[in-house]
Amino acid sequence: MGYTITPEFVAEHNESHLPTVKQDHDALGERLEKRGISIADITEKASRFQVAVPSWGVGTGGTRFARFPNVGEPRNIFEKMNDCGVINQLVRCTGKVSPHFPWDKVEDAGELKQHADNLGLGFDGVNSNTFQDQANQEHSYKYGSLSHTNKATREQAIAHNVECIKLGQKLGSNALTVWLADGSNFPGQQHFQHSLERYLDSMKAIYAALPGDWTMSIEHKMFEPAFYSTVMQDWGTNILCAMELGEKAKSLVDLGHHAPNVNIEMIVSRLIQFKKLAGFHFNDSKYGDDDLDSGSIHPYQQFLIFNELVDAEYRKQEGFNPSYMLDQSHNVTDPVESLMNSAIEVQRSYVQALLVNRETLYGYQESNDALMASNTLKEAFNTDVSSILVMARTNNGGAVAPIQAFRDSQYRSKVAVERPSTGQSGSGIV
Ligand code: PSV
Ligand code: MN
Repeated sequence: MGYTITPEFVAEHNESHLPTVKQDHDALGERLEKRGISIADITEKASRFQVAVPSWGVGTGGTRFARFPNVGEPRNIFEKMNDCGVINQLVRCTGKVSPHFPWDKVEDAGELKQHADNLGLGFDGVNSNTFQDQANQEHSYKYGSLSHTNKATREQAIAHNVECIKLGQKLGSNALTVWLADGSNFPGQQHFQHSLERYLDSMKAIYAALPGDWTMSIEHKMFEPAFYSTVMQDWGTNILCAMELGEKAKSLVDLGHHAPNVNIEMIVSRLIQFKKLAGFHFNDSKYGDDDLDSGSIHPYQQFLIFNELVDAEYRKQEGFNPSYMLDQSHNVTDPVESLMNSAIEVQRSYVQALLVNRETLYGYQESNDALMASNTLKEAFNTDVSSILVMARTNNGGAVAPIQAFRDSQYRSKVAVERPSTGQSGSGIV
């Protein structure tokens, strides 16, 4: 199974910290009580919070200029699962892994499922890949896949997505995420309407193969690899296609796939209202795409998104059941550390949003008190909820200080011995 961090190591690492953890939690509990908030309730909700990790996230990422591989990088899905097991062992809110095919394709899905079970992990949505050509692939995706002008290429891309569903079924997944790289680099290169028509026809064929209890998550992205236009460019096209396809098709929001300054929390609200929110790929960005760790640049935006999610939960909004996942590229950090840090930052936004006094906020909204409405959100956002996160984690058997525990375990240098470098970028992000 490879080197792993044991529960005994975590318990020992935690020991010296635990009295302070309790003190900090009690002190925050007293302050929250004055605001009419039960810290026990919030801590309990925090301990149930889950965000999945992408299998490709545990590999070092890169840019189109260079990739600087880490030592001890996972070389296959089994080793990726081991790294994901360590992440969850320490943070206890990342119990599911989202696989990407064909990168993670194995001969024996039962063996992989067993490996995940042994690590206490499950599988989140499966991802198809029609943005690269695989060895011996008959039709190239250079000019598109599901929306390609050539019928045979579209059929090949449809067949791959259907295969992903079948593999996902064997792993216990219940969602297919389709991110489409199709688009154009020149004005006039592609007929906007015809390419979307072809895409929809292909998606209808995939939808027909979807098991009854599955969701089809459609992911939009405004640019890259196509730099002039993309076929699935924004949430508008996304929700229209999801509506056209049917109830099981919903829109997935990857934070990095919008233009700078776009009001993402409002998009989230609209998708919730029309029962079309599939879930999230969390990450952050300064300029574009999913380059940076969740909450590292715009923590307030992440909080405002969770404010919408918690509001929907509070109002018991019908059909509201989004799935949460991280999707980010780790170019200069240890991916295990970045994923742990990001999972905690996403969980932090959720907990902060739980502190918003909803009735008070609705009151300010009704009376048009703009300043006090904003301050109500700020009060929650400005509360340091770290001790709630630590308590939720340790109650579930996780580490008080996950990054420090990971470093002290020397996991990376130990697995480096078991995983000699392949010199390839096999597990890097796209
Ligand atoms: C590319 O932008 C991307 O981040 C998409 O969001 C997918 O979800 C992911 O890569 C894996 O294909
Ligand atoms: Mn994504």
